[in-house]
Amino acid sequence: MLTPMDVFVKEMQNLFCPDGVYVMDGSQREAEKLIAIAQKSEIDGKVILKKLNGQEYPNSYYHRSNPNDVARTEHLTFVCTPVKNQAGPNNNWLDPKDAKEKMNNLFKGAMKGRIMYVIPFVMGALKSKYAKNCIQITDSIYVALSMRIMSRVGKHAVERIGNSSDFFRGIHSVGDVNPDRRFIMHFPQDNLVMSFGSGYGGNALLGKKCYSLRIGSYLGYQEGWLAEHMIIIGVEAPDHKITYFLGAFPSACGKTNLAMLDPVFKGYKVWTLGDDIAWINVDEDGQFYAINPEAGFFGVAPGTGFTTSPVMMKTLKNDKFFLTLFTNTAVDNSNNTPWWEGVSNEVPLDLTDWQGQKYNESLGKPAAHPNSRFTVSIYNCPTLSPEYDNPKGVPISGIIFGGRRKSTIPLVYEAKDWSSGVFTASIIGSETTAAASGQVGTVRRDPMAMLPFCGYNMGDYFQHWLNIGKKAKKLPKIFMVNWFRKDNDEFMWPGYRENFRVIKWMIDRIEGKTGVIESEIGLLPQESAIDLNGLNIKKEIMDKLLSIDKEEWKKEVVMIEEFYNKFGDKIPKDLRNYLKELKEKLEV
Ligand code: SAT
Ligand code: MN
Repeated sequence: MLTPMDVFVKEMQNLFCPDGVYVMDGSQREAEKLIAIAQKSEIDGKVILKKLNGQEYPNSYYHRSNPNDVARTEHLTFVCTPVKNQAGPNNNWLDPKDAKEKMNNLFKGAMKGRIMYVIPFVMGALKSKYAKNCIQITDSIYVALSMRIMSRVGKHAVERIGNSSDFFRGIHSVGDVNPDRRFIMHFPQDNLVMSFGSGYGGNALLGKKCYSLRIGSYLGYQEGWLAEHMIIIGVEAPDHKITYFLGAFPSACGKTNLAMLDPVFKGYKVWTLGDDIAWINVDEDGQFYAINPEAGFFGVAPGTGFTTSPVMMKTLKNDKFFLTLFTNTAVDNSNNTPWWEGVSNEVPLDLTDWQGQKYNESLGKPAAHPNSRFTVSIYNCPTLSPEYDNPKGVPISGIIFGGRRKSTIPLVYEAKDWSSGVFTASIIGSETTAAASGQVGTVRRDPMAMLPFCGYNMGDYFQHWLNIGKKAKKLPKIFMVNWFRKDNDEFMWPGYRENFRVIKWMIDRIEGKTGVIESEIGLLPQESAIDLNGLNIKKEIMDKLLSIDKEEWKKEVVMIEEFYNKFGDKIPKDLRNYLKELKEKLEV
């Protein structure tokens, strides 16, 4: 008797017409075999994987992608729901029938001359009731190997699926890597993603943003949980008590660094559980528990170095796992190591850039692509929490939201209750940096840092957040932070390791050890409540960092209202009321 998985694989074989089908078993031998094939095969005249210096970077391989295929392509990413407004103004939309027809035309015969890899995988620990079963089809050996790092691939997934038809279907072909024929289509109602024309991470490793966030958020909406773009950390105090936090930030706010923070205070330690995605459930005891569905880091290389990110550097140099990938970095030919801006101060003399050319610094371009990446197992991380594989997840006491704002948002404040916390999260904004498109310095709203990843109407998503709060008996505290406030164009707060001072205050709040000052927007730290011992910062600066400027907030609420209006009557009444009250308090 054929299982639903067998039927799916047969169907895919008939559609793609590959030369062969290979079902991944997850074994070490298989990894070796695939790595060997990738070292011998070429795409566009480039070998798929090249071995790097194993003394410097154990088990590491180098991959160069097509230069037109180096990042996620939001404008080619669609959420295909039966009714357009289910996807909401936060998503591109296509009718599911039309989208499937379009994709099936692209898929037809696309794997002639290629092998079709079948990747059975689990997102989450195998024993977790919160984990989910998945199958991805791909014709990219690079994608197949990457999935082995980022998720739990192999036989256990097949066993877990068994005779069930309840598994995520991810259908992927790199096609001819033509941007005109590149689409990433999500079908939340069918637990299905179809992706064509890209081999890049977020477009092609379908367990990541596509499933764990876009489809996951929709499943969470249906099933009563949350799929979030969040880090998970445990903060251990000198008395060994551990407080678990979630954290959501738009890009370029130091999210990964916070996931691996080395605290300024002796006796404290940050345990890493995840750097990108959290699935959050309300357990039987009425508390929030979070798991990281992923098993690896897909991180931006430039800017990663021993001074700014020592833990990530140690992760990359660890040899616990048998495979680490570097994509679109430069290569230092003197010792065959990957190189990127920020990993060392000096540019190596004999450097090949990310496009395979001899690097010429005088041209003023970076040697590594700004979005060059490493793909590395979470088991390599020296600060990995012993609770990482706990099937239940870890109990969450605080949720930290943040953005990059030169004004308006104080260093830290706490939301008064759950619904004002949801409001706070819904108004996250970040100033565009030079790297992002659009005008530098304008505020881009990114609620919960989920704008590109929410797989349904964001107004409904806000309501779902409010509802989850009603379901829980013991709610985490919600905090907003801003490490980036400026005075006369200079950062007021030192950032990096010093951010731990703010986290320590949050723990005091969670433990009821310190009071607060009420303000129009939320609860502010009392004077001297943030431990500044050993930090040279002027009192006037601290006062300013922790104050509310009414004039700035008057402008802010107008921008918030404009943003809300894009979602029309989908914005929950509670949030509209909260905004109205805030306007009254500010006398707008
Ligand atoms: O490329 S990914 O979507 O996996 C990572 C990112 O863009 O944040
Ligand atoms: Mn991310």
